Amino acid sequence: MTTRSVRLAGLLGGAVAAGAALAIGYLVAAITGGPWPVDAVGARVINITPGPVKDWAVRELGTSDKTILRISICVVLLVIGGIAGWKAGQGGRGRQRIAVGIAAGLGLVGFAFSVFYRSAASGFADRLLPAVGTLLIAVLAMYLVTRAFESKKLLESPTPREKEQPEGFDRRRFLVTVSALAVAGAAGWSATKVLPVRAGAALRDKFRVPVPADRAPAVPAGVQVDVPGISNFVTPNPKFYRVDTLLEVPRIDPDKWELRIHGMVDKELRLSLADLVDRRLIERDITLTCVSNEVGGPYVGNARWIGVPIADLLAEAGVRGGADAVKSTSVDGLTIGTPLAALTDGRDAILAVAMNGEPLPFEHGFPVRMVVPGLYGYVSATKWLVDFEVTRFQDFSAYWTDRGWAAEAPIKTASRVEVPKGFATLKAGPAVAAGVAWAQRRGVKKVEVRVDEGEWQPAKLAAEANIDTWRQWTFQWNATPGMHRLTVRATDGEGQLQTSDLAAPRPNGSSGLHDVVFTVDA
Ligand SMILES: Nc1nc2c(c(=O)[nH]1)N[C@H]1C(S)=C(S)[C@@H](COP(=O)(O)O)O[C@H]1N2
Ligand SMILES: [Mo]
Repeated sequence: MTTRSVRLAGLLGGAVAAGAALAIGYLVAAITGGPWPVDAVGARVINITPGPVKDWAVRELGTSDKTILRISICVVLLVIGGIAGWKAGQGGRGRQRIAVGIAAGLGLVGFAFSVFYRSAASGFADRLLPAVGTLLIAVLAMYLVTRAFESKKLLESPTPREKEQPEGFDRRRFLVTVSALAVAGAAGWSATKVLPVRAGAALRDKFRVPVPADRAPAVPAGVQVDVPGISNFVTPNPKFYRVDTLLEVPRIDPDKWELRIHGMVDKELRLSLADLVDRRLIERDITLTCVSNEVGGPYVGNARWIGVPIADLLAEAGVRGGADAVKSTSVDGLTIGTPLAALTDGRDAILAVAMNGEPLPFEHGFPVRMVVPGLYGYVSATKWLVDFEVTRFQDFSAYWTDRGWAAEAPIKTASRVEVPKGFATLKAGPAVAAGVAWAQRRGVKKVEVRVDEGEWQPAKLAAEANIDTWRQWTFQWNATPGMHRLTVRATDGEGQLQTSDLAAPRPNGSSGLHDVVFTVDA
């Protein structure tokens, strides 16, 4: 072995030590429900990320932005671990101490972030255990790995022969330690793929979807057009878009969940999940939309929800004069501000407990979330809801509003071409285009389509379920060879035409007309 290969061994060993610590920390996090230190750091990164960068990440990376963030943090840690090991690989006890010190330093950073990680999901001890575990394993693993280099001779100016065969590198010990750590890390990581899923699923299974007193009206036949490639009228839960700030989805025990309704009310309410579903339940089809959806973008979905009307709860608590907002808080401390008027004007604003016949998926807010027709999610759709405070807009600012988004944001009328797809190739002759349009609270009354710079022509509307859901449309036309552009626009139930003015999602939702460009073959 050459000096160089011993150093490379150090690099590998350091990285494996860091990897084992991360993997075992991940396992401890899965068991305790506390944050993985990587996520505690990541949460802070998300919090301090400037708005435009965050918008870019949501737009370009979608839900995988979180995976990418996690991987990036891990890569940085593996590289630092590797550098520490490489240093130790130069031999000597002093360098070994430095390597172990670096591991301890990184572990302490993770610990510090975990201390300040906001989550009511687990107790203080559970919250810190993953960080403590990671720290201990990091120090121990780095120590064990670098012990192989401890007595390697330090030579000021080695002869070529000594360079070829550095003395004192305990190769056997190195191989055994590194393999053992790699196996332990892989085993810890794999265990999380089995363990928490089971524990988590059991939590969700504890909750039985209640039968609503007030069922959703039957969806008219014909809400769904028969065109391959169009969205389902009901978005299946696993396909429902997800937008939130969390790296690890909270898994709340429904038996421990409690909601506090307080603030400017006559009577404060504290409700368990059983108390909540004991009240009048309604079932409704409602389309959710995210404010960060670009024109033609994917952050929209339609589901059948069951929940308790928020107006009922507010009436029970007795809203005091002067209040104009509700500040709702999720289990991780994120806050959302909603106009009180939108919760009391007769629309079906609910605390939802079921989505498409199932308990809410963990990703979508189990056990309880808000759903308010007509408002973008970031001002209305609080997931993992735990606190509901009646207040005034002037007395607080919510998470997203602190980051440059508007405090109030009704959903803008929008329409989307789904068929044909952009850059598709079609055959000449009779063709069908199709898509969806939405204008929650107002409904969609008309959709028009234009081919290239031609006249606006009426599309055929599918049946309307209600004014709070999206509506499908189709358009028959004769495709002629060449490149074409198909543009769509909708008119809402109040006769208001969708604006063609371009607006970026920030601060209160994108606008402009969606089009697709494609080729028609002769
Ligand atoms: N706790 C919490 N609730 C949240 C968010 C969040 O980041 N945290 N994001 C909101 C946003 S921006 C939207 S668009 C909707 C998305 O809901 P979904 O992920 O179920 O589709 O949830 C809202 N509720
Ligand atoms: Mo959103």
